[in-house]
Amino acid sequence: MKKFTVFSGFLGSGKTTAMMALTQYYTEHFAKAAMISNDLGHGVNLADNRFAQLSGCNASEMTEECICYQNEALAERLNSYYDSGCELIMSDIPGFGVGALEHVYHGLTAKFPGQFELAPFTVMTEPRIVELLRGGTAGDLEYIYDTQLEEADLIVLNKCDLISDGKKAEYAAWLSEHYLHARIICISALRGEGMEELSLALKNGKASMRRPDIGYGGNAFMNAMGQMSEYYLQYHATVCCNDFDGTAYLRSIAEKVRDDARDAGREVPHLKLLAWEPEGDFGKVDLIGTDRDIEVNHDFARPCTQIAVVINASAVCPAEELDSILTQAVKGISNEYQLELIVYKTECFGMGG
Ligand SMILES: Nc1nc2c(ncn2[C@@H]2O[C@H](COP(=O)(O)OP(=O)(O)OP(=O)(O)O)[C@@H](O)[C@H]2O)c(=O)[nH]1
Ligand SMILES: [Mg+2]
Repeated sequence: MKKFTVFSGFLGSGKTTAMMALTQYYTEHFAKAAMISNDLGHGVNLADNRFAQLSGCNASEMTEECICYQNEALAERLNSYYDSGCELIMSDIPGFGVGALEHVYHGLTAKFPGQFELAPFTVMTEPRIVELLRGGTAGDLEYIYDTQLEEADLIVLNKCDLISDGKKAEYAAWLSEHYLHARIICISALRGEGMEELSLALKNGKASMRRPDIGYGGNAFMNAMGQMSEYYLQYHATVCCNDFDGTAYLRSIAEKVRDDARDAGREVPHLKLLAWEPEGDFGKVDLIGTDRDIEVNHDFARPCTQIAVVINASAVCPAEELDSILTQAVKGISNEYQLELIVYKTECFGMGG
């Protein structure tokens, strides 16, 4: 079997966490699986991909642009995974992206007819997004939240560990009433719950290949995309003292970004901070909104002396302002920790063009 599925869904909804859990679960229970992280930064080292690899997942990345516009490179990557014995491959798309149903599923089918078995087009969502959509309070980003779900054959309501069973049933019912073509599955990717149902839905299910009109490139699309900016930073840090706590350092940067963005009236749907040392010990910290607590997703086991750091952010903020908030936070906190930095790559751009 040569199954492929796209995982769409908004920033921070849990695509990477779910792909990591599913890659491992599927490999243990069904057949070898692999995951691809896709984002827009130029060059290598997405935080998502490094995190998945450091966690032991069969993972790789595709960068530069959405896989929507890389049908040939994607087909080549899929074939090399199938040649190595994989039977299920999943790739995400950038978290504010829409249109992958047309660009990836229909694109691959038109260019490589019969080569790939497309599993249901999968869209991750979470309780907070359902609440915003239900309440009509999603603002300018409503187009993205709603359109992503419109494209779904399979909607995965993630983070069910955060809500009661009653709420879970209520949200699932709301989703199935509003997105009539989609099947709904409830999971907690973080706890690994729901992986069997999700595995079977992808293994046995088929893409509908629907072509919903999503107004791609229209006013609502341009307005939503025009608000978003992306930030990518990679550096190496040398530590002065032998009690350096890498996780506390990442957390301090995340707190400063959160506070500065909130004071400026900006929103940061996802900031990822990952650091690792030469022997493979690592720390991972996430911020998924300026009204949220910082989430530590992996803790350094020991103090370290040399670290590589990757920071990726997606924000509802003009690019120059996001660049300045992030640059100041990294500089200021690194000074406090007396780190010496060698910066390899820094990039910040708005999605409005
Ligand atoms: N409570 C809870 N948190 C979760 C769950 N799944 C993911 N998270 C957390 O949500 C945050 C974002 O998860 P990711 O998997 O990185 O989200 P993503 O959709 O890949 O985000 P982008 O790459 O920015 O599009 C992380 O801090 C995760 O630990 C879950 O099932 N329950
Ligand atoms: Mg991700």
